Amino acid sequence: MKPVALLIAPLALLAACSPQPQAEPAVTASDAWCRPAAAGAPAVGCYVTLASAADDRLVSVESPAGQRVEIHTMSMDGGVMRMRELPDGLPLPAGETTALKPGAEHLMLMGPTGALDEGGELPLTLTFEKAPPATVTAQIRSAPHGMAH
Ligand SMILES: [Cu+2]
Repeated sequence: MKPVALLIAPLALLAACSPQPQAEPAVTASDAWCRPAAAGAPAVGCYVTLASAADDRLVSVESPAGQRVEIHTMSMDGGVMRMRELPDGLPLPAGETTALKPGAEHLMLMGPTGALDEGGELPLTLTFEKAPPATVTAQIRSAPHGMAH
């Protein structure tokens, strides 16, 4: 038995030292919702929770319910909350959950094609740098109490 044990020990050591395999790129999108809007509204905020297995990035979003969808962030600028587009998209760190929500990162559905009535829904197709694209159904509902855009 001695020669076998000698053979196994170095192999076990090798396995312990090799780096962890990279997680497969995969993003889970959940709890998507958009604010209601009257017909002719210029833009409306949409939100979604993203959980990524590997380091990834939300690079673009599309929806047939609007002319285009922008990825926005909000920051304080001279005491005023302002939003701006993230031209490189939104980073999604491995193993973390990123919640797009009112007052923080959000999606902006530009030029909705019609009224967005509370209780309705619309599709959002999310494109990632590595993970396959995902289409989610966003519920149209009002923001929870006390939450600003
Ligand atoms: Cu915005």
